[in-house]
Amino acid sequence: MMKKINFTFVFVAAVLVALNSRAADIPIPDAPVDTPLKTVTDAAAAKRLAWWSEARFGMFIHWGLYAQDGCFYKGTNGSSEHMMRHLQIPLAEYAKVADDFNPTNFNADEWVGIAKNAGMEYMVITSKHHDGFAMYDSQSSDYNIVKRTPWKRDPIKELADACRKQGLKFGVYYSLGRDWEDPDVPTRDGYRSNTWDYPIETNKVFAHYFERKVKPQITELLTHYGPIAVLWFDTPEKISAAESQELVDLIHKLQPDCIINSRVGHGLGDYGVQEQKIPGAGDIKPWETCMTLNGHWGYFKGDEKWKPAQTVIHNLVDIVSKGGNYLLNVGPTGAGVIPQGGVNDLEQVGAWMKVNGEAIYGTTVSPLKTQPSWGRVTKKGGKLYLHVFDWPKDGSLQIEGLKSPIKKAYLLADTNTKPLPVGSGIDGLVRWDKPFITLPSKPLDPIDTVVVLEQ
Ligand code: H79
Repeated sequence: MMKKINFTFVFVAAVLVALNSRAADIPIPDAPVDTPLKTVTDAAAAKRLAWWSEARFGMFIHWGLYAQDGCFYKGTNGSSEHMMRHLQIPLAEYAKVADDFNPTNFNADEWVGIAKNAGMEYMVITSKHHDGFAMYDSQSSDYNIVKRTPWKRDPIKELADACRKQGLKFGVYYSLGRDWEDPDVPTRDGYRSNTWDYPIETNKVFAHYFERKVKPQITELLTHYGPIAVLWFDTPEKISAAESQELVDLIHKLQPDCIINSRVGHGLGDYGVQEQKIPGAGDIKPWETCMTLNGHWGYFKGDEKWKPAQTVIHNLVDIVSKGGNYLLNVGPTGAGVIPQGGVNDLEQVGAWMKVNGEAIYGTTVSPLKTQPSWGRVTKKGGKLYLHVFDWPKDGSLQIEGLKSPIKKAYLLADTNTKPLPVGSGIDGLVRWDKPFITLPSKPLDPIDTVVVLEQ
């Protein structure tokens, strides 16, 4: 609540306001990213990232043999997509899961439609996870979905085509430093490679695996499926700096527009990764949070703990207000279906995005900090988008850190209403001028109602 104005404080405040008259000058502290990047200032990287920075919201898909029985193996709980290692299943046994992998309900257009309807603008799917099994028609390794399953289809091809048709960018995940099929990936200090089939560590030469499997498979992915928008590497671990660089060069040679995440290793790549977490503050360096929609990446039987749509929307807004992208994961079943609980969630998120997408797409890191009393702020051009998660009971929305006058404010979802009344006052002792907006008594959307503020 505004307090009664004391003229001494008006004077102090006026001086402080004058000294800080530019609204958007607040420095944004760097948020931690899991690998510091070297290349983000590169002009070519900035050009590659242009669409991605606008898109803000993508679908991650973890799909592999582990999904066959929802991360269970012969009735035993395999914990996650790490099932093969968790249960130390011998390769020859694990490979037999493929004999029954027949996802006849798979429909690429449906998956892409679910993502598109949620307001997602890109998709990244596991082409090969830690188990080493290629989910596409690999020429360099027979350990793949086309050669080993009765289904014999190539979902990467079908999804790449469906994404092109429906206007989404298409990318692939590739597990780099873990591959439990290959005998040449060493294990050290929790690097979690295959020690049960291949116990003799001294026999393992990472460079052999890199030449025999990684480079050929990356080449295939970049030459057989049209434009690959993102190469999303995981677990760089044992790769050398020279090998990381070689991979980046190979990708740029084959597809100069392909974006690479920082898990290619050694500070290379175009953007940083946060896994299952959102940093506390914004970062102007490009970054992305990848997160599960329930508690697992791969389909896990019985996990119905879907994050409520409200959490997903608040996470998306929080991330975007801090300059990040949100790559939200679903794990389709062994039958080839995205679980219904996830679909329901994404439909609700999509409904919100249809009304409020303007306050997400193409926005940049907010010059204002998070607003602890009510929500988050995103920015595009001369507009600030105030995402009100907690509607103020007294109807007065106060904006912390704004140091220039508000010209106009209105509700994004309701263009017919008159502009909202705005004003400013002095609050307390050593105080800034605190602009405020008078809101209607009820939010348009209890999850997040967006107020547009023009400066
Ligand atoms: O692909 C997803 C994960 O499988 C992968 N990265 C994301 C994008 C990842 N690999 N390793 N880790 C994440 C971290 C390791 C987590 C573990 Fe566990 C904790 C492995 C063993 C204990 C979680 C719980 C996985 C298995 C049990």
